[in-house]
Order: sequence, then C-alpha cells, then structure tokens
Amino acid sequence: MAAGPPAASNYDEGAITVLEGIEAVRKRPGMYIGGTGTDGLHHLLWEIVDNGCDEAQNGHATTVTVTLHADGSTCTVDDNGRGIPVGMHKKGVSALEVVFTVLHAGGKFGGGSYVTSGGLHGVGASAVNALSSKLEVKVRRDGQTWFQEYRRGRPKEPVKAVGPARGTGTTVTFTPDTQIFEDTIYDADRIAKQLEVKSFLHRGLRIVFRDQVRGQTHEFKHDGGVSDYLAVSVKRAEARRIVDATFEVEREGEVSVELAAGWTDAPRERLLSYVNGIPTPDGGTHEQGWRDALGKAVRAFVEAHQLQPRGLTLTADDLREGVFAVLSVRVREPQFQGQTKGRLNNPEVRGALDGVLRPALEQWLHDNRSVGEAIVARAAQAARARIASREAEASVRRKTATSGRMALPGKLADCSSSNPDECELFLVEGDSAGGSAKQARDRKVQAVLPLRGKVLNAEQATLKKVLENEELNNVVQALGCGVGSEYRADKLRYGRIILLMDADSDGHHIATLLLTFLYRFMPQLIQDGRVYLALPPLYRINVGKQTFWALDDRDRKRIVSKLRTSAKPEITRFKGLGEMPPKTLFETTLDPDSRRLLQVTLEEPIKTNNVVTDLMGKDPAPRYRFIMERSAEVDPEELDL
Ligand code: TSJ
Repeated sequence: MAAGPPAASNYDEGAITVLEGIEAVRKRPGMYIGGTGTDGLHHLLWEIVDNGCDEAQNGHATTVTVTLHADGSTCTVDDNGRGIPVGMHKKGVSALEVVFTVLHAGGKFGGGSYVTSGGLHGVGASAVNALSSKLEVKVRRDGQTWFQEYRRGRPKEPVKAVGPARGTGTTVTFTPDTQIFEDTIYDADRIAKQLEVKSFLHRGLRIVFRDQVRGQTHEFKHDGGVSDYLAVSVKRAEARRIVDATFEVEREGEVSVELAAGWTDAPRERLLSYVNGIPTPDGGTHEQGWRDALGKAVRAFVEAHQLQPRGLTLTADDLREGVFAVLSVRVREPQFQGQTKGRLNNPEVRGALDGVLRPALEQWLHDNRSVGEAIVARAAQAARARIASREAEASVRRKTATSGRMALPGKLADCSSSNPDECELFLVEGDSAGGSAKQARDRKVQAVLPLRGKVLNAEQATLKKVLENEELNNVVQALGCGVGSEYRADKLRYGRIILLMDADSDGHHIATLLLTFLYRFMPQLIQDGRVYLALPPLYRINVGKQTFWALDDRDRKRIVSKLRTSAKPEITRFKGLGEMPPKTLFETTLDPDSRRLLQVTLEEPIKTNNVVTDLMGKDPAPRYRFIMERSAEVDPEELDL
C-alpha cells in the first residue's frame, strides 16, 4: 500500500483555508473590491460601515460612528449593536475570528444569520482585513470587551477579553495597506456625502462622521427616511413641485420596498435607486417595476376619469417627466450586473414592485383626485413640449442645411478651411478675450465664437427655451450638426470644440453651463471625445531668459521651487484672458504644439445624468468641483495634441 501524504488535522485545514483566502484577495483585490484605486479604497470603508448599518437595519443599533483619523487613511467604525458573537465557532476558533479571516463568511452562526449587503459590498470583513496593513476589532458583549488584532489579515493572537464593558457594540479600526492601494488617503467629502445617503436609507439611524483631518464632525439623522431624501434632491436640483403631496410606500416582504415620489416642473425624470443600501445608478428590474407601476396607475386614472387630453397621445416618457423618486429595495440575494455592478438583475423584483406600487399609486390618485388631475396635466404639458422639441430640432436642421454659411452667427470668426478634421472651434468667454483669440488664432483651422451674454442653464430648460437663448443658439448654428434626435455627426463643422474660459469661478460656471447644454442636447459630441477644456495659465514666471507658465497657485509654487537659480523670478498674474497679449494667448493656449487641453469624457452616461442634475443647483462650489474632477481624469501629458 502506497503511503499518502500525512492527513492534515482539522485545525491545520482551517488555517490553510484562511491563508489561501488572504492570498487570493491580496493577489486579485479587484475581484473583491473592484480595484486598487480610490474607488476600491472607499469600498473598504463601505464594507465595514454597511455591516454596522445592517445591525441598525435589523433593529439592534441606533448609532454608527465613522472616524477618519488625522493620518487621512486609518478609519474607525463603531456601532452600538449586539456585538459580533465571540463564542467558539468550530475547530477552536472564535466566531469573531471567522468573520475577519474566512472569505465570504456570510453563513449562519451563533443561532442568528449573518447577512451582509451583497454586491461589491458583502465580500466580508475578511477581504477588508486582508487588504489592511493593520486591523483591530473590539466587541462589547456580556459585560466584557473582547479584542483581536491582525496584520495583513493574519491574527496576532487569539481573541481575548481585555476588560469590562459598558453596553454592547462593535468597533473596527483599519489602515488600508500601502502595498495594495495606489493612494491610501481618503476623501472626507466623499465619505460625508455617502454617509448622508446612508442616513436617508436607514430611517432614524444616527450616523456621526468625525473627520479628524479637518477637525470637523458631521451628524446625519433623518426620521423621514426616503421622503426626506426626495425633498432634499428636489431642492438641490432647484426643481419646483407641481403638487405638494408626496407619494410614499413602505412595505416589508420577500422584496422590501421604500419609495417616495414627487412631481416637479423639471423637464426630465430623476430616479435615485438603491438595493440593500447600495446605489444602482444603472437601474435594473426594480426601476422597471416602479416605471411599470407609474405608467399603468396613471393611465388607469386617466381612463377612469376620462382625462385624455384632446389631440395628444401621452407616451410613457410623458408620464414620467418631472417625476423625482427615491426607491430603496431590500432583496435577499441580489444579483448585480454590468461592469461596475450598478444594475439589479433579479427578474422577480420587477413584478414584485409593480405588484406593490401600482395598486398603492392607483389608490393614492383616487384618494387625491385633484393631485391626480395635476399630474395628468403635467404629462400633457410634457407631450406638448416633446412635440415642440421635435419642431425645434427640425427647424435647426432646415436652417443649417439649406442656408449653409449664410446661417452662421455674426459673432463667429470662422476659419478658412472647411475640412472638419483639421478645424477647431474655440468658445471664448467675453468679447475682450474673444478679440484676443481672434487676433492670436491660426485663421486657417481655428475659429472663435465669443460668448458674452448669459448662458442659459439647460438643465432646467426645454429645447425650445434653449434655442431662444442667443448664446446657445449661436453655438448650435456654428456647429452645424443639429440637436437632439436631429443630431448628425457628419454635419459637424469642427473636429474639436474647445471651451476657453477664465480660470476663476465665473469661468468655471460658464464652462459648466456649456457642458450641461452639450451633455443634454448633443451628448454624442462628448461621447465622441470632441469636447475639450483649454487650460490658460494664470501666471507667467520669468527667470533670466526662461519663461514658465503656471496654471494655478500650486503649479506656480511647484515651478518656483524647482528653479535652480539665485535670481529672483519675475511673476505676472493674468487677471483674465482678455489681459493676455494675443501672442501669449497663442503660445500658451491656442498653439497645438505648446498648449494644454483636457478632454471631457463620460464614463457612464447614466451616472452623469445624475451628476449634472446634482450640480446645477445654486451652490457654485460643487460646480467648480465638477469641472476640476472631470479635468483631473485626463492626464495632461496624454493630451498634448
Ligand atoms: F464588518 C465587520 F465585521 F467588520 C463589522 C461588523 C463591522 C462593524 C462596524 C460592525 C459589525 C457588526 C456585526 N455589528 N454588529 C454585528 N452583529 C453581529 O455580527 C451579530 C450579533 C449578534 C448575533 C446574534 O445572533 O446574537 C448575530 C450577529 C450576526
């Protein structure tokens, strides 16, 4: 009889499984947390936070506290729940240790079931542990404080009691591993934003964020849950409600549903959807279920009360226009789909939601008849706007197609070439900068269109209104490619559209308004990578015979600190593009050989839909950030065109 390898003991088997698990996670972090960039880094935190929120969702915790430590990297998450069970699981290992060391420790133990959130989350605390250079957990239970710490996923010693405890709860502190992540510094604004969303989705849960980097504490608590979220999102989008009433549903079941919907004058639909507290920006079966319900319930109301508008057919889109809704569902085994796992794919959810939401909405409309009538009138208005848009699109096409150059705006300084592949259109803020650009440009291939008047916020406007705005109408005429469904890429007169604005908040504002317009009415232009932001310098730095250009204060400091000379640099700050001599403007901003451009890109059209709606609110600060973030996505080195 041949001798086999010696049989491993049960204990060794467990230890080997753990080490293999840690290795698997560290080798392919992307499989568990989506990547090792900043998204993956933040996933670590959400994984832990969601476990605390789940304990609250199940009715056992009232407060979750998140602390970002002063190093900007270490996080502590604490809840006042029951405390993770610490009893012996099997093979002499504590249940607590299993949670933090065994991959997908999602099974049942200790009588209760350990349910995590699913999706990219729900990979378990063990994956977070494996990707942290250090992690510590403290559990308060049965009057004791239990403790264990780990290095890169491996326990230093068994779970031990370290002292008495008042109350119960779980506290986890982890430091993301610099060996794994490109950058281990957290974005406190991003954390605060996401925690706010979580506080809406967990009605009544108190979430405290202690940002020790900036020394600030934020507290989020919303007893109104998704209805509060709806109110905030309507307000932030600066939409006006056409009826005060909010349609609300809360239902427990195989598929649990919370929904709040309101009707506004905004010329589009806005749906914020979540599954088990995780955003689903790409929609899915739950969104379909809500849309089915909305369409059928309103149509049934129209039928029942003979409210069909004369001469108009209401489409499904008409019925949804202006509807803001927050939809939060809880599903036992969610299946997420798509590259970023942003879409729910469980087929049963569609029917389940329609089944819950449609009768509820029908009843609500029936009980609030005047509200229902206003909603139908809103849909009729959407239908009329849709028809007007088609006519406006057709009229733009007729103007640009038949009259050719004659239809070009008077303010446009066109280029002489008519080959779009080599032509560029600069959209320039202000007449004086426009004048400099006209003088400085290469007349053969560079056209300049100065924008002086007010650019309309296209987020809140129909196409008809947009075309009544002189500045935007000029842009449409100059581009020649039509708008909306009449967009024709082959009619585009310029291969590149370059936004040239001052590097101040007004400039950022105008750039954002233009991007919003292009995104809404010519999205293909952006999708095709034809839209760019020019980066005019803010400073000129002269040292001896050398000249440097700095984009901003940081750039200026960087350049000055690198100068290897004792001579004092002579620094000029440009107050605006209009002040820059044409020759300087050409060299720094127009000349393809020396300028810097940023390409505007769309990663996820659907996500961006929401981003634009969010950022077109009153507060200029987020707008500024929108542009800076978009810009930062492109490495200037790659874009030297
Ligand atoms: F992710 C994690 F494991 F690191 C983590 C878990 C992090 C944080 C901040 C909290 C938690 C967590 C887990 N808080 N509360 C719990 N609860 C349980 O694990 C628990 C407690 C009691 C029972 C029971 O049946 O008695 C069952 C469970 C699953």
